[in-house]
Amino acid sequence: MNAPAVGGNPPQVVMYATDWCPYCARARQLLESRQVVFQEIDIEAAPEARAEMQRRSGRTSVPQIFIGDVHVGGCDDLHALEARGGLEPLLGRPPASNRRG
Ligand SMILES: N[C@@H](CCC(=O)N[C@@H](CS)C(=O)NCC(=O)O)C(=O)O
Repeated sequence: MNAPAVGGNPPQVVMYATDWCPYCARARQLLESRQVVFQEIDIEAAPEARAEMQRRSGRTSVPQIFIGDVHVGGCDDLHALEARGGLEPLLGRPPASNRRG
């Protein structure tokens, strides 16, 4: 998994989700708490979106989160990535422990 260079353009973040799924809500909450700008695709609103999510991720469950070309996975995967300090570098940001302020 290649992290983008720190300080470059932030990668596009996409989350396939539904509006009722509690795991989607938890993932959304984490991204929002880190001020991550992301595109949310409701797989129930767009007929082709579910198939696109399954093709890209190989999974059927929501949420499925992508940062650039990297498939992060679902809610648990996102939280695990964050817990081991991998989220910020993947977003092209300095690791959280190096952040000032
Ligand atoms: N461990 C997964 C659980 C996700 C999950 O169970 N999502 C449910 C909706 S709340 C789902 O999509 N179930 C249908 C399926 O697994 O195909 C995660 O952290 O994202």
